[in-house]
Amino acid sequence: SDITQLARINAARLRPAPIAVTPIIDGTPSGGEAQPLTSPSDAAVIGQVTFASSRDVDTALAAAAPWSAAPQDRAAILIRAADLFEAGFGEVFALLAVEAGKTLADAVAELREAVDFLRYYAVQARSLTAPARGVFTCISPWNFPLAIFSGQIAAALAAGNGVLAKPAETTPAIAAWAVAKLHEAGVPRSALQLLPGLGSVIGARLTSDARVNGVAFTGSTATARRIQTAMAKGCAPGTPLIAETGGLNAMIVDSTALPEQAIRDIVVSAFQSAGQRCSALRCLYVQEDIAQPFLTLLTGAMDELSLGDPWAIATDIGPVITREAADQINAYVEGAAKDGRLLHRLTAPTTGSFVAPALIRVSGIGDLAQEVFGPVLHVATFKAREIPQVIAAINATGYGLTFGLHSRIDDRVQTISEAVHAGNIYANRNQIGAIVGSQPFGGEGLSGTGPKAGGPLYLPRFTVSQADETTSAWDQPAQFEALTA
Ligand code: UN1
Repeated sequence: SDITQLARINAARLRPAPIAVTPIIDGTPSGGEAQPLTSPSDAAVIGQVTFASSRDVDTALAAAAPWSAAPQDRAAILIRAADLFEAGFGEVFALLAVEAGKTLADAVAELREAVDFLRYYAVQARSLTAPARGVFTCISPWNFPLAIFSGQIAAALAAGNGVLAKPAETTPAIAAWAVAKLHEAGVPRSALQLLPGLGSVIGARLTSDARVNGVAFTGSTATARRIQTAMAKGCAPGTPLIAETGGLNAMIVDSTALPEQAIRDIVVSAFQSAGQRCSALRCLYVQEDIAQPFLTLLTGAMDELSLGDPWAIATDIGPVITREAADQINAYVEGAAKDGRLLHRLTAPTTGSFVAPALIRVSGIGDLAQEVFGPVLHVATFKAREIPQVIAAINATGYGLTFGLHSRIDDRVQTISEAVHAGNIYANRNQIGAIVGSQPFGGEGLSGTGPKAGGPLYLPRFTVSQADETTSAWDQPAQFEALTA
């Protein structure tokens, strides 16, 4: 029952496993100087991490080997790993809360997504005929430290590659947990190595070596550019880079929108996960005629949000990932306040790295120099006849990740959806929370290379023969759904 589950979650909270992360190379933990790992919730030291050295990278590159098991066997092992992930939910929630500041709701969704990725790619792998590329470097972000970390790895492994996994600097513990489960499920030690990296040195080595046959990366657009340069220098020509990068995501709400639904979807899209999703809503366009009552409803809804301990069931919004991130975002909001553009702001707890959700007035998305990766929503108004200019401004950012639209005029939904450049377009719903299998996730332009993660075309990129494979029976929703039912 729910109560039993909550009791187990609480038990995990009271007895968190001791956290000591090291590189895992060919199954062996590597030594070195340990550094403290701190929690964004209260700055407490929650464990120790030994980051990989250059020598660790040498050893890992020499030891890395493709996974030579038959596709059926790889699939069975990945599905076993999914089962182990699910069984470990208490540990997962505890780690995600203390290390990443994730609320319980976010942690549940994150575990679900990780498990879905494992099963989805496993099912696809069963009918895989194209050979693996060899060894993939997988570099993942801290905002989905389990789901994206596991998703990249699951795809690379399902296709039969070996993996050199570099988790984000701030979230190595949940990554180490996932690697331990994958090894326990039967992934060979040589096919999955963990290289927690501090700064950019380890990542640079792992993306510029001729023994690396592909790179999967999720993170900033700027880092993706650096990776591309590094790969061009060190990897064989044509080595694939699969990148998911930043966004400047907009939503248009016209005067026919259902206010209560639109407000709910805006609050979720802009503030859930403390706005730390690349899919999050950054710039809301509200039609001028309804703007005043609509913004009153919106600020009222914001006031209902509760910030605090990510473990508390009642908490909607936890901390942002680090003190530095909080300071930067808070300084940005202060700047808007000085300019008289701050429309509304909540108050945040003073311990831990919290940012109070804020609403900032802009004239349009062009005012946003770059993505503010936190709970900060910009608002602009438009007149009905200005819709073409609004669309042009959204497209002019060069990003193209998510886009939201609230309107009850079907023709308008159709026309605007076709005109906006974005990988994921959501009408009359929130614009975060892509779903493996049914709503694959990925952007265009500055937002990523494609193909979409959790979609039928993702796995073929990890093999040498994409063209043949994409035309065969790749997507097998029935099999996937049977597994996840
Ligand atoms: C990201 O924020 O890096 O649609 C990806 C979503 C997620 C993907 C976000 N599943 O919110």
